[in-house]
Amino acid sequence: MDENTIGNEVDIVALENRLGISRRSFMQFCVAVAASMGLPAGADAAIAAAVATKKRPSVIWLHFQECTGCTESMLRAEHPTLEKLILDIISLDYHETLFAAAGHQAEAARKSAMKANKGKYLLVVEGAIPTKNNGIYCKIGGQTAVDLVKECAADAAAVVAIGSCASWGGMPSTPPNPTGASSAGEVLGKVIPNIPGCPPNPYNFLATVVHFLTFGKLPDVDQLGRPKFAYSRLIHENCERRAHFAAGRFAKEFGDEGHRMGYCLYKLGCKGPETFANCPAILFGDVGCASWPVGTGHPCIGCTEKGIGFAKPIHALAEIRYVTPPTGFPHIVEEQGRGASLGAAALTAAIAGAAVGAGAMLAKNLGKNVKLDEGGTAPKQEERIES
Ligand code: FSX
Ligand code: SF4
Ligand code: F3S
Repeated sequence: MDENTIGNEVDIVALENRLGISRRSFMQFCVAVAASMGLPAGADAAIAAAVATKKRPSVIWLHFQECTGCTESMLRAEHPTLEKLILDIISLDYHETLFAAAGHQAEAARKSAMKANKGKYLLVVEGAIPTKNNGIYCKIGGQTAVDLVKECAADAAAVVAIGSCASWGGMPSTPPNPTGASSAGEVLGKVIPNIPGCPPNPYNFLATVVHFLTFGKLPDVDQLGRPKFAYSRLIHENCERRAHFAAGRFAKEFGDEGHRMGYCLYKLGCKGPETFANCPAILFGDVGCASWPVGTGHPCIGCTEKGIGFAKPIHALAEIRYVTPPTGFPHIVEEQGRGASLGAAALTAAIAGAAVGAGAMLAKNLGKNVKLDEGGTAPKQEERIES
């Protein structure tokens, strides 16, 4: 490949001008997207060629019962100007928040985009859909949300639900769910790709769209419609505080010593052990570290999981779905030399294929170390060293 071309076709200077980023940043982006989706070697080049050369897919974006946080999240990423990439990769032909047009003009734009791209456009649904009382709780241009989503889905190449509201009802469906807030999949009567999160991570949406653009189909999903590349691991598995959980060091109250020390938030109701999402791995906002709920000191509320986020009380303890060894062992107790040995034990067992043994090891140590903070405050440095 010529250094000024991608896939022998694209003028890299023109691409740099179009995207407003350097070739290096663009290729880093393609590699990162390919890696985050677990695609095989060479996929980054296919992605680069697709993004650089293919006609941008038309996107019709509907808003229903929600806070617009999904769109805000997508537009607030900083590096490498994610919103620029998203808006360049897709042709956003209808979006109520970002549209300058209003009223009949906006409705006309939606209808003409649907007609011009019949059978080819991507329909993105943001927000839950109220179904009680014939759907009267959300109307746009005189049509109920139920009618609109059905009309727009009929000629779409694919439908994607963005955010927890559209994926499973989210915050508007909080019991007793007065409006009958339902997911897009429920209203359409089929499993559709869902990108839950309140708000969802913009990279998960972007990677899904890039997959669609590159391969002409959406990525593999789990039984709940969530792309496997993003929602197949528990938060708890990749959490930066996991070593504290394993060692039995917990924050008991917001602002207590354990909280200030960055200990595990399980006893404050963190739902990481029963929530599937990649938040700790890809973070939010591109600031480099700790920019996700648990990283900032707030327990995960399980916003990606139906029946947990907005349903299970914040302070209720999470169900430990299964005990697996964490994937990383931060050096949190180097001065004591204990975290490393716990980690090493689990890691050694995992490498030997004895994950159950590692889990037992962690559980055993958890039991032992829970005693450390039974008094309600984090142990003093000397006590921790002694015990
Ligand atoms: Fe808000 Fe989106 Fe939450 Fe819902 O995100 S961030 S209430 S998931 O539909 O706008
Ligand atoms: Fe992290 Fe929460 Fe698990 Fe603790 S319980 S390790 S804070 S995900
Ligand atoms: Fe939501 Fe928990 Fe991630 S609250 S954003 S799933 S850390």
